[in-house]
Amino acid sequence: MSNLLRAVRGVSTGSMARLFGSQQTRSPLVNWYCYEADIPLQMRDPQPSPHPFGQVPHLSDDGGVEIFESGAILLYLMDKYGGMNTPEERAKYTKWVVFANATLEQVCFGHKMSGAQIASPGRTMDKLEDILGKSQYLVDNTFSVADVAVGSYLNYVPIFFGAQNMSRRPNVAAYMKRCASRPAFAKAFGEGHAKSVMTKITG
Ligand SMILES: N[C@@H](CCC(=O)N[C@@H](CS)C(=O)NCC(=O)O)C(=O)O
Repeated sequence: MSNLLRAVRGVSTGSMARLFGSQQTRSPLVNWYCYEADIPLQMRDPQPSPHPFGQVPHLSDDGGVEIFESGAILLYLMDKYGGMNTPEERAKYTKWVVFANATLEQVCFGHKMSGAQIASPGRTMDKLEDILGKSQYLVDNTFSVADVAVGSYLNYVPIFFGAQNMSRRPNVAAYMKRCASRPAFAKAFGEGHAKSVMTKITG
């Protein structure tokens, strides 16, 4: 589905999502997807927020939808605006969003933010390196919500843990920079965040 058609769907349903969050948190990954897919979104301060556990991000949508967990928000927006018709089609993307939240998060942040392992030897990153050696983006070689989820987590690493020598993972390094060079990424996360990926990821 074209970005234009996505925008038309958003407007024609008259729906407007409200995102509770701020730039220093996980919420910009939702903004990134919305900018890429022309999904209409209004920002709200992080607090007070309807999030049941008092965190961000949280999304409230017309029609009474209240949704928390960044991955769940991405999948909701994909369902609403992404033009997917079948479970088989959705599965190509949902697996990557869940992977980012359930598996990659640990590799990027470690136990209790103890440190990133994206440059260290390890099965998950070795496989990602392999996959990204064959394809510029994760699904059908086309930028999608899968890259928003995976690229966001990877690109938090230089912000939280500083420079990373990715010489054993050149394909992942190139992917991180490819994601950070998208105008919608810098718009969502900030120019400084995008620049950090460009300068602190080497190899
Ligand atoms: N798994 C959750 C994590 C949410 C989370 O940890 N949010 C942080 C900001 S990135 C937060 O709200 N921290 C403040 C707090 O826990 O009170 C998600 O992906 O949405």
